[in-house]
Amino acid sequence: MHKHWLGNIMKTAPGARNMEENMKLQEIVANRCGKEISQCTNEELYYALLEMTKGMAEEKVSNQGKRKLYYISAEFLIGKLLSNNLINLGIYEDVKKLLADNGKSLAEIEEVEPEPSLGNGGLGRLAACFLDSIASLGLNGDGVGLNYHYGLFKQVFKNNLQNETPNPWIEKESWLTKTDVTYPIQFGGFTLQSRLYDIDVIGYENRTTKLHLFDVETVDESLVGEGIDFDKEDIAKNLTLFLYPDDSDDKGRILRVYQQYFMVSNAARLIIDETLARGGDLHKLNEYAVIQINDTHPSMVIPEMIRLLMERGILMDEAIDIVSKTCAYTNHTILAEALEKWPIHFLEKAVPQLLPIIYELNSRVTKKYDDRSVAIIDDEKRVHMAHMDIHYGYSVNGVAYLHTEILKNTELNNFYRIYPEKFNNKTNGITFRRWLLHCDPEMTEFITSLIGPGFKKNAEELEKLGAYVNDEEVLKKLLAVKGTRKTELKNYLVKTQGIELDDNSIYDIQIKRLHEYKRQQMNALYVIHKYFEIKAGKKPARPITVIFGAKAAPAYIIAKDIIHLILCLQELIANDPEVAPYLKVVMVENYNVTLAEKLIPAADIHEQISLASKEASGTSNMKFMLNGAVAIGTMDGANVEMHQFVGDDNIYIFGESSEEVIKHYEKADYVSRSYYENDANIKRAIDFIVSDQMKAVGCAENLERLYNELLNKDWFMTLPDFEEYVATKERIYADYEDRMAWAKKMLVNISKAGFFSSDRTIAQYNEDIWHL
Ligand code: 6GP
Repeated sequence: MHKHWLGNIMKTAPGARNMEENMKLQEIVANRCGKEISQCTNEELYYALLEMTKGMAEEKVSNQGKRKLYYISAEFLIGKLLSNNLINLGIYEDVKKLLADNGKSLAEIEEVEPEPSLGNGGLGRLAACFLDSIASLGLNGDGVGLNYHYGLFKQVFKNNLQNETPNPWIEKESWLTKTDVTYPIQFGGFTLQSRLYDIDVIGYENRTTKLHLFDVETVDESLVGEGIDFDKEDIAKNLTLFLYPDDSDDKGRILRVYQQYFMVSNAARLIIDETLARGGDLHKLNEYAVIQINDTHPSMVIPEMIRLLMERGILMDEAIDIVSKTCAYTNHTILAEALEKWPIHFLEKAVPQLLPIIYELNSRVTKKYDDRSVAIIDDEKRVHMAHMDIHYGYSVNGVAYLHTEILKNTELNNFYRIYPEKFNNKTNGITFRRWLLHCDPEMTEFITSLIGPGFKKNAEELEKLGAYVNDEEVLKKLLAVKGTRKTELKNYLVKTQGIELDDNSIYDIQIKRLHEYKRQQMNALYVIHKYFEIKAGKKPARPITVIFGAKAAPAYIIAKDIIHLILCLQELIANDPEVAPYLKVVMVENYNVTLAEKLIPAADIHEQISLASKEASGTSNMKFMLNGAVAIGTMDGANVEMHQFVGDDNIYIFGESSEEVIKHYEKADYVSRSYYENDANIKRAIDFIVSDQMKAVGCAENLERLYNELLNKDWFMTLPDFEEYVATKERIYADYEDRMAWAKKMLVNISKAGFFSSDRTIAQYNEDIWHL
């Protein structure tokens, strides 16, 4: 039996070197469990596979080259690794079959794996897709971040409210490999010893790269008490407990500074050590290293690297020059609250050694430019991290065409006028390995049967599917595969969350961080609208299931109120026999990568309804598109490019343009109350939030707060787009009923998704910025 496993893998593993020596699976299973595969538990098999896969990854050659990329990011939302690693090693099918032959299911074994909770949303998932593509393209680059023990947080619903608990994911045996790399990291008044843990990132039929996660040896998980509360001042014990600790008070905000400095000081030391170990010359650091600063969390790498170079005898002028040629910055948002500005006194307390450098960087800028808006330190003594990145980095990029245009022409226009040559666009992408090959093997096989396997390495080949746009057999099969995924989702949700779906209904899905600009509240208002329509006898042709998945930042009150609204609607509608057969609302608990992998292939319709100009790119839109779901969306972020590829017939666009929205902000002319007063549908929906029926299932305080927010503020302009949103929803649901025409839309979406492969994005980063 054991021989069989080994033999099978050896036969098909591409580029198989000395597999016998590498995998030793016979011994692994025998040593660990002392029995046959068929006798092992799923847990035993998971750890055996983990050991085998880790061993195979370690045996692979790392990408190499003179110049190396360091992608520094506060988040790496990598998701479960087992299946993806098996796919990228080229042994997925064989392992799956062997397990099946022994009465075991790889899918069930996968359930044993905890999902690493190292990210929050798009920015972190993008970083994970990028590592996959860097490894797969054979580029010399690693990721650098932090090893948060409790991750973001685990979302638990209670009384229709979001509660937060720790999300532990590190087990005795895991994908982490402890290294002997450690650095003394100095803070104001004390020093902490760091420790590096690595995760191997396996490229698709290629070499590997590494995700370097720094940790601190003194971290103490027992510090966490009720929920996710902990002593925010005990830095030695709390530094790597949570990603994005609550920043609603100064203690939490300073803790973020400690975390960020810890991340970049470790990164900078690693970069210097690796450069020297390769025989590099620190005077020419930019020939050996490029640092991609993923949004502003790693921005302190600039003054820290300057400081470390000076410690090694390089003069200030030269150190600044070297670092400026080494660092490049990616902007992921134009939301003011995310463009970090740290009060000087935070930095004085946490990292006093950086201040002389930051003052110097600022004074060089203010000497050169009169415009106060481009200063690094503003009149309120706050350090603008993005400003430092732009002045002292050589590249600034946005993450979708429209986003970059808005950066250049509006948000960062003052900088664009100084440094037009630094600005460039890199439209985001996703790895097709995880978001098609892994999450829908059946669809992958079907596509392969039509156009061959080439698209797995060259995503643009999906275009070839266009030839089948009028092939009824193909279209029928497409619908059948989607139907199977819908049933699988139904089975999964009933098993894991006790949620019952009707797989003959339309699955209309919105999954993303909870934020007012993403306008989950507009979707919820539509649900209320539909509820009234059904009550009035206007029944939909087919039942509709509106599915949400979202975590709200623990201190973001209105976002949590929106979750409350959705959960209350879920309960209220489920208990209304007049409406329940036609309309269902579902909010999945603790939305994460694992759930996304089940939800996306099962989606008929996906919601990309952010207020135009606010969503930098969006990446779930790309994943849905690749999985044959049709978007309803605004002209925002990457939707604009998706629309260009698929045309008006295959995406449902509505809402005000980004230009119109930007004008509203400039003129401050938006008054939500006037929409409420002049539109009976809007009034009816908003009033329902504070109705007795809602208060019977929810908390009056939360519902009233949200009602008042929508009526008196509505900063992200839900109401102006509402009527057009409703009309567009009706149109998309009606069009769904022409099944063949719908299948065509699905096919066109899949065939045009090739551009959105992160392999393309990374190739562009390399060509324009990294030059590896
Ligand atoms: C997100 C953007 O909101 C999203 O539109 C984009 O697709 C994603 O980044 C990847 O570029 N931004 C964040 O998650 C974030 O935290 C500071 O920005």
